[in-house]
This record gives sequence, structure tokens and C-alpha cells, in this order.
Amino acid sequence: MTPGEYPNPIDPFAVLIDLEKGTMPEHTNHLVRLASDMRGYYADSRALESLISGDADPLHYEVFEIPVIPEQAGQLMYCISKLQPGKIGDEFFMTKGHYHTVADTAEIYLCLKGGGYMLMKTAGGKCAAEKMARGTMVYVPPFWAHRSVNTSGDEPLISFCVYPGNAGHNYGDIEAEGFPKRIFERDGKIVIE
Ligand code: S6P
Ligand code: ZN
Repeated sequence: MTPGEYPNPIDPFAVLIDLEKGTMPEHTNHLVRLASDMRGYYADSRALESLISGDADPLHYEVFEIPVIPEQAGQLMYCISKLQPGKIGDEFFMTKGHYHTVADTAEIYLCLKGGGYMLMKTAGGKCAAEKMARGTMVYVPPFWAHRSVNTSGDEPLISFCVYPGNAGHNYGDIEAEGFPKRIFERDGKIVIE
């Protein structure tokens, strides 16, 4: 494809990422997931429900982004993912996790703050967990579902994510399959089982 044939070209731009705070001050989209959005994801559903009693429905994680429009092949999407610390029963807070709708698209996560793991799996049954700490870059290859898990205990896990503009999010398959491993705290230790 020549430059003239590329559809919907956009002009170059620059955006500030505050590396100390782990924020993108100019974000225009703010996606919020509350505890109630996580029903069905944790091993101990009763422990999750006990968090949601009455009017309480605490914040679980957020995504801050400035979408690159249109979301098409050849462009890159980027965002900040911020996952709160905590546990549901013994299981550390985590994101829902997803495959990409266009499954053969990769993603890069650069951890800016906090600590935890990127838990990954393929539909074929492979599973991997990469430790995340400030400065760690995790490469999620095509076809790998990915979920972040905050094991820090007391601070948010914040990452800068970059992925192809046409990748999309497929939550349905992972919701049906689950991940083969979960991350718990047992006797003060982090256990992946
Ligand atoms: C997007 C990227 C992240 C996640 C975010 C929330 O491809 O992987 O921005 O969207 O960490 O996780 P999830 O699984 O709820 O989308
Ligand atoms: Zn993704």
C-alpha cells in the first residue's frame, strides 16, 4: 500500500504520560470496572458479594485512553491501565482479561508503578505468568489472552499498553474458558496455581 492509498490518514501528535504518577492527564476516555462487573471471575464468589453489600460497589480497575480513530490496521492504540490493590478471599485483584478480536495481534505492557503479574494463556492450553514491576515490559504475543493481577498489597498496578488499532477485545471466550491458573496469597506468599 502506498501512503496515498492508506485510508483515513491522521497527522502526527504527542501526548504526555506522567511516569511518576502513572497517568495520562489529557485522556478523553475513562473506562471504569467496579466490583460488581467482576461477578463470575473470582474463585470465591461469596467473598466478592460481601464487598458489594448495600450501596457499596468499590472501584476495581480503570482504563484511561485517547483513542486513535479510526481503529484500523496499521495504527496503534495506547492507554493506561490502573488496577486497584486487594484480594477477593485469597485471590489477588485482577482484570477480566481478553483475547483480541483480531486474534493475531500482539500487545506491549510497560509497567509504570506497582507490582504484579501478567497472566497469559492460549486457546490451545499454554499458560504463562510474567512478573511485573516498574520498568518491566511484557510482550503479549498474538493469540495469547492476557489479564493483569495486582499482588503489591497496597498500591495500584499501573501499566502503559500499546496494541494494534484493529485488535479489539474479545471477552466472551475467556469468560467461558477462564484461565488455567489463578494467583493467591497463602501464608503470606504469592502462589500461582
Ligand atoms: C487492551 C489492554 C488493556 C486492558 C485493560 C483492562 O488491549 O489489554 O488496556 O483493556 O488492562 O483489562 P480488560 O481485560 O478488562 O480489558
Ligand atoms: Zn489487550
